[in-house]
Amino acid sequence: MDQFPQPVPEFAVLGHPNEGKSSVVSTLTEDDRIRVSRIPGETTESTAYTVKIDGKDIIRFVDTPGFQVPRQTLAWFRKFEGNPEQIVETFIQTFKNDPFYADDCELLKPVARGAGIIYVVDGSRPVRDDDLAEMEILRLTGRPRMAVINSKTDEKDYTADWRNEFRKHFNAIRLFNSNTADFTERIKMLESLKAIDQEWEGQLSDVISAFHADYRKRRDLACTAIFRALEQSLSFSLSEPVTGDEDLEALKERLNEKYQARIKKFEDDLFKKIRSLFKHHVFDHRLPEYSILNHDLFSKQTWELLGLTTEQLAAAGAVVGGTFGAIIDTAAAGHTFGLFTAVGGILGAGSALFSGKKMATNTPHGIRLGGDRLLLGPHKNPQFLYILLDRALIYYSHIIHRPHGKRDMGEGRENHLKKGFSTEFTSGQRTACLKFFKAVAGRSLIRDKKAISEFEDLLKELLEDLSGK
Ligand SMILES: Nc1nc2c(ncn2[C@@H]2O[C@H](COP(=O)(O)OP(=O)(O)OP(=O)(O)O)[C@@H](O)[C@H]2O)c(=O)[nH]1
Ligand SMILES: [Mg+2]
Repeated sequence: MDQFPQPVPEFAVLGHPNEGKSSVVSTLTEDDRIRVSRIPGETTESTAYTVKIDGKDIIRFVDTPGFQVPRQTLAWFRKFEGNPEQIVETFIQTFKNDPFYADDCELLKPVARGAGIIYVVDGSRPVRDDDLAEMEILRLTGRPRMAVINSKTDEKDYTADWRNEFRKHFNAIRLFNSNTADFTERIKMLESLKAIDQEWEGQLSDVISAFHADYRKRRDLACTAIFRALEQSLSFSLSEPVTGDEDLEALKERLNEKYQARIKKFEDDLFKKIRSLFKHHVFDHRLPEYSILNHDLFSKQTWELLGLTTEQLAAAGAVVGGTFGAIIDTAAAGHTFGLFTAVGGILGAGSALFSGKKMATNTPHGIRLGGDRLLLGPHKNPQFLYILLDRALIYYSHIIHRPHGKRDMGEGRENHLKKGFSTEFTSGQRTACLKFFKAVAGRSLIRDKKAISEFEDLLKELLEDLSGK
């Protein structure tokens, strides 16, 4: 760690207790470790949170305690007759050992060292005298300042009143909701900060470019991760020896469970990767009960919700219910007998395991027996790709739109999704999907590179659309 951190733009987030200051800092810095609480007085010390990109300090936001005695503090500020540039330092020096002013001294510390001011209010409550005193104190500091309206509820809206007051005291005003703001909103906030002091304009433009580049990088990494997970799941197969003594049904059951567990693990690992790319470290925000992703990957609801029509579901029959032979592609197992024969030939030379008779055996479920091994997968229903892809896109969208300062489950835009994205695909997009499916789930040893790169492009496009620009 640098002993002397580089000078980067620094902004202190100030306001009344419980207005959402810590939530705003948490969302702006994408740091879900910051303590947010419904009980006022949670933050007792000023703490700087630095946004780092590729290990480099980019910008700093300071979380602070709320004003405790704004009217008394204002009375002192009004009487101050010294050098106006020294007003904040002098206040802190005068009251640093006085418990009555402890919080007010603490919150002004970053301002004394030159931080710009972001004043946060809850626009769903009316303006009170204490607020006017706080605004006046901030005006008297002489520091560049922006007011932020972070409305905690939609029930009442006093934003017009707040704006009226803000015009007298601040260089810029912004609506910024710490519980809904996404990347685009964060960028808009940085753009507005440029306006409060020309001195920061150049530096903040660099910060914005760095934010954009970092976001693109994360999106590309997410794209690669999704691609790999799809490839892994679609090409996945497993097999187990069929011994004369074991009940075939039991073996099928076991293989089925193993298959599903592995596919779920691929998905789980992907989701973890996406979460970590977008810095959701502390809270594993499970999706609400009614969200599509809450259903098991292999459940009928999932397939229904993500867009299989009633006919398709009926045609797929037990497909999604988890019954063996239906959900897993085994019909194609015949093609791989060659491979297993070869392996068997090498391993158990001379054995007669792959007799033609055994190879031709068909079970009532359509499962072919390879004589000595039962093979599951790769999945042969292209719908499987759409299911996996939709779930990955829904999860990605959920995570990138989830602000770090939001701590309850509540409504999120992804919850309104009734269907998967793939139901809206154009025929061109569907063709790209099907070609990719064939390329990875098929048994051809030569991979169709064009199909793969076209699907990669499609995936990139989809993630770009979801992320916004
Ligand atoms: N619904 C909603 N709740 C919010 C929003 N912002 C903050 N809250 C909630 O309001 C409460 C206070 O938020 P904090 O961010 O801890 O407020 P603070 O200003 O840092 O509070 P102190 O540290 O106590 O001064 C928490 O329960 C937050 O979850 C918002 O935009 N919408
Ligand atoms: Mg706080």
